[in-house]
Amino acid sequence: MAVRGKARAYGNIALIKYWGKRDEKNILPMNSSLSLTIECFYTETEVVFDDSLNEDYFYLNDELQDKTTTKKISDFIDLFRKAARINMKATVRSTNYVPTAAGLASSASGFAALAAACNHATRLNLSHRELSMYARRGSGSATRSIYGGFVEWKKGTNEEDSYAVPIDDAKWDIGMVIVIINSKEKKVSSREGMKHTVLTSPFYKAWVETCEKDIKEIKLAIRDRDFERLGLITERNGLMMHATMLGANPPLSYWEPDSVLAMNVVRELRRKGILCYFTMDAGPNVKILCRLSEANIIKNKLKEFFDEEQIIVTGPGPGIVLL
Ligand code: FM0
Repeated sequence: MAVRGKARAYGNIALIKYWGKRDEKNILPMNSSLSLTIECFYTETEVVFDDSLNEDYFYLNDELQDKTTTKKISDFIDLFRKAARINMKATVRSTNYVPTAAGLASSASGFAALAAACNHATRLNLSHRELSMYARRGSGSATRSIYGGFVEWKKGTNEEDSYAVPIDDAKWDIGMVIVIINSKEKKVSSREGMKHTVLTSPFYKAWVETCEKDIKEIKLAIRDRDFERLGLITERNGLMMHATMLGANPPLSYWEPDSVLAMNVVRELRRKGILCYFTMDAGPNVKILCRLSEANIIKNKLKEFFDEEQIIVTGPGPGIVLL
């Protein structure tokens, strides 16, 4: 016998960042975070539990993955096998839909889609809240990809109350322009980078304290639809995360010269009255929060410095979709 489930989940970009765990195993964060789900990037995942299989198989973009990668997926599916009391092995087929070939892969949409597909297949009927806690066990940022629009991941007090909540659908002229900057250097994963920062950066305590304030303030800005305040908090919080990494020992930086160029373009646009604000994650790409109605003005300015294929415009994305 076999049971099947399939789901789609969208990527998200944190405006208040998650950068550090207080519990590595259960993926409990040091601070609450807040993101915008984006529609330009999503993952579709199908899972088929089949009692004729002797092991799990994981295909990513039609390619069968090696043992190490498949083990991570197997460990994650085990959470569902345990809850649903089944021991069938599974075939997982996952496809990332990205606007350009250059990067932007995401564990957030990946584990959110896998969690939703497993829930569907096992008929566990988990609520979105429970689903976000399952997704969290795959990757912290995946917690937030269960919902659309602005989403908060509450740090919680234990593994049962650290989940995501939807804050606002962001359908009030909110958009993002993403500048894809290719890096030749081998990158440090978020998982390793944040661990290293927690362990060695003397700025870490100040970072966590600032995030507590920023989360409160950004939620007020969203409530009041105060875009300028929303943007200023976003830009400052992102820079502070990177400052915390620069304080690590040895220091950690994901910036490239072109990242700084893109940031300066944003500052220049702001001087000309276009409200736009940048943020960066564990890589050189620059994400610009803007009015969706002004995204093309920003894109045109960026085209003076970057190739058109490097610039992606997106609106807010929805929550998980069953397929
Ligand atoms: O998304 O170790 O979720 O809040 O993207 O798998 O839990 O890949 F800027 C970095 C995401 C980190 C900020 O880390 O780590 C954010 C970041 P995991 P993730």
